[in-house]
Amino acid sequence: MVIGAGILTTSSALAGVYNISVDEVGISTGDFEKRGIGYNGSSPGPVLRFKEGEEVEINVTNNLDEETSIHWHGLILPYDQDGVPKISFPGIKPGETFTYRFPIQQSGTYWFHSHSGFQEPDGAYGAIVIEPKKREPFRYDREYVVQLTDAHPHSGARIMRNLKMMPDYYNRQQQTLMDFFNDVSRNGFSNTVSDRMAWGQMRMMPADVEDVQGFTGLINGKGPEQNWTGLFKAGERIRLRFINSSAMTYFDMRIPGLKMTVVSADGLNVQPVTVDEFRIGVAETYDVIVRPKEDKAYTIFGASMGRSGYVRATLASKADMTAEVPELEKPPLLTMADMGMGHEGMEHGDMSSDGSEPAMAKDHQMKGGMKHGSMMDHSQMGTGMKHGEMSHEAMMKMGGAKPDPFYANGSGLTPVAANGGKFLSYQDLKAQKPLYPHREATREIELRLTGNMERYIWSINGVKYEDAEPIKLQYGERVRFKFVNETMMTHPMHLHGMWSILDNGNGKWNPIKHTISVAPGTTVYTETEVDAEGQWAFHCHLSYHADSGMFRKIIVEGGPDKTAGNQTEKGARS
Ligand SMILES: [Cu+2]
Repeated sequence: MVIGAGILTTSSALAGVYNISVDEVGISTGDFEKRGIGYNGSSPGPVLRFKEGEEVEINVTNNLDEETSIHWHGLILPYDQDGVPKISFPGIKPGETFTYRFPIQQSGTYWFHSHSGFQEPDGAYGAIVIEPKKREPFRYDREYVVQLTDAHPHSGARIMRNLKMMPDYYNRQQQTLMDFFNDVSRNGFSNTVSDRMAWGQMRMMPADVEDVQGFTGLINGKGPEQNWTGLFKAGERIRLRFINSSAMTYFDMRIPGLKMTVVSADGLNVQPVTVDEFRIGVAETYDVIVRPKEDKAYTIFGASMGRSGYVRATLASKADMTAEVPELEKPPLLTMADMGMGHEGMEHGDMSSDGSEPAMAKDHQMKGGMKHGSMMDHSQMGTGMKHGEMSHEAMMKMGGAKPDPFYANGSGLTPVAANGGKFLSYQDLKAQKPLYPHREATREIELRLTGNMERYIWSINGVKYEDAEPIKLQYGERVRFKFVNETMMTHPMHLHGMWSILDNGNGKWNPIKHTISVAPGTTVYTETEVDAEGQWAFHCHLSYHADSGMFRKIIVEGGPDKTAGNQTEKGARS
């Protein structure tokens, strides 16, 4: 039975009851058809529209023959409503209905998805739009949700089995023997061999930008050929709520012919910044405002970060109008800098002000006769690109931009706008309004993002989830997390239940997010006001990384009702 989501009854003006069924559904991308999992009979599920201040009651009925769950991504709520089996609640058994109840304490763009098995990559996701109590600090005439996904012909479980058997199973961009001979003729035999040996020792390949290729990019459930279209009238301001619900894929989003003004990130308003292109990590959301002045069509285009696929949709003043779809650019190749081998990369990637050397430089153990010194030799750096021919600095000067500290200096992944214009950086994000008083962190917790590509194990501090102790936080403290990415992949780290304040050098205006993307060879700091009691999940949001171990349980000890010490400090409650 399928019941549409919506307010069925209201016990007071501020209580909404919503019904969601979890169903097996058909998914058609234009490239292939498959069975998947959806909500209320479709994937994506409904757009849930809440109001800030509302008390919601959401009845979730499991029509599958396996357990399910819904996690409300980015929502601040009591931990037993967060929807992570074995951490927050027992899960929802087949045939069972579970009722979530929580107050809506925020506004903006969020999403929801299953936290059970591979149901989310199989289609179990939907969007959440929360209307604010007060007026927005920006104006718009019309809005659309733009939900991105990477639909794959294989089921999530099958993809995981294949990756475990052969980690490069879905990597079609691996370098071939022909590339080797091309590199030999360009860079000489010994340089090429030592470069290849370095990559081999690291158990990585220079084209490992994307673990899982061969997907079809969807926007609001429609493939590039199916072309989801949003209509507008010339001169209108359109708010586009971008949500990346992909299992594994980052997208570089642009709308050729239109500037985009970014007004919010991960649901929270930011000081507006106008860009030509932005990268959206897995699980992130960005709201942008565009203002097409002409009656015509514009393509919403997002090339995957590894350029193995794309999403495409259209904004048009009339139905069936289309605009040119850009070609995919050449896939980027990782450089030694993305493995933390470029010394500039280490300095720039480390945002710390204490001048200490980032952990990666200290911890990195070189094996097999590879000397650190030879790895730092620029003549041997890079894959096919000689340092002298086009340095990173020179490229940046050409683009008129400064190096981005959120990428290792010389990184093959540093994004550049297709039209040569402005590409959004994490540095540009400034909170519209600080949520917390700016204060010193009480302590720092180092989290090294680690992995073994050969066995497809992803971990934190070298330990995978099943072998790891939970991270314990104290209610009322402010914790500084230090993420050191020792892998060659970008990891979108997602903390449930509490905000992550990204230290991007903007002090009290540092932006507040729920998902923080950490690029290879970089160190990124976030701070969290520990203001939510209970047990929470903390993990990489790439589905197959989370499942293979890049995941932690966080236990917040104490709380406003429990700890006498906190009560005296924060004022006793009666
Ligand atoms: Cu990851």
